[in-house]
Amino acid sequence: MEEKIDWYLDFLDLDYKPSKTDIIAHFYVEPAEGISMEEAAGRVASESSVGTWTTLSRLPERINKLMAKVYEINGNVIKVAYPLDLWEPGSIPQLLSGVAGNIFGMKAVKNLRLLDIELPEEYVKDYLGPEYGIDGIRSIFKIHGRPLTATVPKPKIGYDPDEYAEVSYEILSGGIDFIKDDENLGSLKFNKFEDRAVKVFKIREKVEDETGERKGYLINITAPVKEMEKRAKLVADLGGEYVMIDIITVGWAALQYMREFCHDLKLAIYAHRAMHAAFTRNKKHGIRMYVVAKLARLIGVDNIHTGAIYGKLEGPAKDVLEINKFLYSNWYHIKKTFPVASGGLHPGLIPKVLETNGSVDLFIQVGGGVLGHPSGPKAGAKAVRDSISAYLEGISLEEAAKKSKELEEALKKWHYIIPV
Ligand code: CAP
Ligand code: MG
Repeated sequence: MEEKIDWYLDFLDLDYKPSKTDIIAHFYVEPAEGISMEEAAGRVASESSVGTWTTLSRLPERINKLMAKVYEINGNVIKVAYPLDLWEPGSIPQLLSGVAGNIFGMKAVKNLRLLDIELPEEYVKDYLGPEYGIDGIRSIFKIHGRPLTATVPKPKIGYDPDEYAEVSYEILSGGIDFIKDDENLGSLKFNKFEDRAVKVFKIREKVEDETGERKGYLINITAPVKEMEKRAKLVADLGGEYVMIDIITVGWAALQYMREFCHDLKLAIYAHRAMHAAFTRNKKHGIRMYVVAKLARLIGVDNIHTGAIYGKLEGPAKDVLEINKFLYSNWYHIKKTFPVASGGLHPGLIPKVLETNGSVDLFIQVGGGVLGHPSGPKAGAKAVRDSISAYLEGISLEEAAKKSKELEEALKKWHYIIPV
């Protein structure tokens, strides 16, 4: 008899009942030509846990207890159970190097997509989760019963700190709660981080004094890690409550590090997801945004962009709603994360977004839709707030526009268009 070359099928056990401490991954699998579903599934479980392409002449005894098992195949969707001992406590990079590592490049799969990871309490317990969560953020900023609003001063790059602060003053005075930096606004020749920070925090104090409302600044500290530390410290020294981090471009290890660092400084984290679509967009291959949001909440971001539903960027309503539902759900000791609806929004679309979302526990970010208002940013900010109020009072935007010149002008420019 010929010697067996590989042991992929040993990673299949369709009778297996997952234990309470297993980590379970759901994958969409399209086998390559000539490969059966069982063979492809076995390879996914093998390569993501303890296996290699061939049988081994020496195996430690504990290997049987460490092997992942495909325990369900349902059409193209499989479920794989991983024993807890495969995983280092509290390390997202190690988790992803397994369940989202080499397997995406295997020749035996034409397409492979990580749809979900179920994490047992025993694994979740080693993560902090968000510092404040939805309730904590609401009580810090004393905003209840309505969505929170943010505006990115557009153009995304171009202002110097004085101009940026000037525009921020108008936006905040017009009724927007937060100024938010854009994802690619770092520390630039004509707009240094430190300068901008000092000036915008001064402006927020001024507006708070004038309006009696709490205001915030979601300042982008994204940079190499040492620089992020410096920037976070400065934000804390200036009395800030939040830092914004581009969580995908800085990487998971950097995010985990900054989460601990921000915990010491009592800072909340606002997660921007720039670059996620490079691996979340293809419906057959890559990683679902749902998984990204789950891991980000686990590490501990207080906010994360999940899609505007009726905005300029790709993201089906069904997917956005599923993610938001998870962010609102109870999850052991982990606090709830605010979803952020952003990208191409303007006053004409806000009621639709809120109605579809079904919850006002949402940050609504409107950049171009405020800065593009014909009468300027302050009017743009007011139009956003008037649109939200109309929704909350149950009146149509046309009706509300009769009492709001700002809303009327916004509707005249943008109507109800969904930008492409
Ligand atoms: C929105 C935004 C955000 C996107 C990111 C932008 O600005 O600031 O980066 O929303 O996408 O630059 O496009 P506008 P997502 O309000 O002017 O569109 O939220 O899907 O991650
Ligand atoms: Mg942006």
